Amino acid sequence: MKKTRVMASLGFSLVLASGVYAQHGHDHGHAHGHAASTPASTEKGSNNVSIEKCWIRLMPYVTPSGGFFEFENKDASQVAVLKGIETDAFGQTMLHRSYTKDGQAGMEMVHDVVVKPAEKVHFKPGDYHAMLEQPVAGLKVGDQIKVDFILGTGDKIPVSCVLKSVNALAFEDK
Ligand SMILES: [Cu+2]
Repeated sequence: MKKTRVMASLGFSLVLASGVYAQHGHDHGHAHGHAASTPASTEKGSNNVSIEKCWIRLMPYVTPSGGFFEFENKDASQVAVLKGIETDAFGQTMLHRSYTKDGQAGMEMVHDVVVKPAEKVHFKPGDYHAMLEQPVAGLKVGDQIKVDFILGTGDKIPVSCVLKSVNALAFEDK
């Protein structure tokens, strides 16, 4: 991910944030305002992972869509590192974490998510999630898209993710 594109995207989202906050379900405005970041991990980790129940809350253009999934490290002794995701269906993707600080909801970018041996991290609304922007034309609810999960090892794990409606809160929803 190139830094210039990230910064351009942050500015872009900030402008949009006030109008879309209620609909989007989490607040992009505050976090993108300070753009807090955790330092990138130098760890490569294991490639013995499984990614399940991947879904994307498809938002009307130009609102960012949230991506959610269960990321499991199946390696009993090494960490696994998720660096990001990539898909032909969206031009820009990021990993984020939502938080509440002093009663204020916000989110921050994360360069990677390090998962302990034999643990699972649930990317879900209000927590770790992916953010997808610049959708290609014609995406619709019910579509399956291919998403590559990029690991610290450099491996890319292809996963099929289903597009869901703006009202979806979990994989089981439509
Ligand atoms: Cu986000």
